[in-house]
Amino acid sequence: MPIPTALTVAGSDSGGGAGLQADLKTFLACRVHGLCAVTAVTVQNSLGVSRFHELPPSLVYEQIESVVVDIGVGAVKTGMLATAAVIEVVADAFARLPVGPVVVDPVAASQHGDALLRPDALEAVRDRLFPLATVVTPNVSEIALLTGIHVDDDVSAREAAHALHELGPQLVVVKGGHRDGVDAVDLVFDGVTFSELSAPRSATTHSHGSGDTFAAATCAALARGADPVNALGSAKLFVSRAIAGSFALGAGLGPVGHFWRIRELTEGWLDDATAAELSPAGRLDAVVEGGS
Ligand code: PXL
Repeated sequence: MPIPTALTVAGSDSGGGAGLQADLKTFLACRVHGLCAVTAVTVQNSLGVSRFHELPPSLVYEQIESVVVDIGVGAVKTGMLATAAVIEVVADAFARLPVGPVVVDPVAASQHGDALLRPDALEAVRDRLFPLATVVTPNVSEIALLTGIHVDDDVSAREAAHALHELGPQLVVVKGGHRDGVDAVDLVFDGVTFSELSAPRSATTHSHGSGDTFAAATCAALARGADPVNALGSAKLFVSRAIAGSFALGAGLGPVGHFWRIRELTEGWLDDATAAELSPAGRLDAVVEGGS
């Protein structure tokens, strides 16, 4: 059986914690081969994004086409798309090419509040991308931008889920990570039924890349053949473990960690001597436990 593949269409984070770097780490940890179409390059560190530059739309389209026609794509996710022109070609590519299930994470800003999407591109997200999506995973800030609804309780969360579902995706996730509460609860809506994904909230500020990791883990599970609801369940577990394994980096917000899953997957594979040879400065578990 060939290895499953997943494609991320996303921006680069020079700090390595979010964007396509988070996606590719997640794909690896979820045992799929990661492909990437770069949309934009951000200049950023743990303190924020100081600048970004988007790639020419034709270059984005051709990256997608190139990997689809040769390697094959089991599932795709979008992250930072930056401009309406990039969104247009991404939507064209998804409509014309066999990309499998589509996870749209409608990234609009970084956790510091730095814009990652030009304001005039919101319409393209709503009109071109959402109708093609299997799953959309907005947070409360993105929901406010897309629908005008400010989610702060269960009633407004359900109202937002309806409004987002009307834009065309099969499944909507109203992420609760930025709301209050002991647990981080996400609301899932398929147009008829509501369900919840819940995990204990970790007391850490180092959650850079958590949204990307959640959407990428969903995409990886879809690429491995899971149905969308099960894919979301496994992704919730994955991201909550990644947040629990986050760590400080630089002077600002540190990234979520993917080491725990690599350790779990590789445990018992190597004898102690080979493990020491491969990692002379210390075993992987020391890195994992050195976390937040
Ligand atoms: O986490 C959202 C995100 C996505 N893509 C890129 C980012 C960020 C957040 O900073 O930098 C490139």
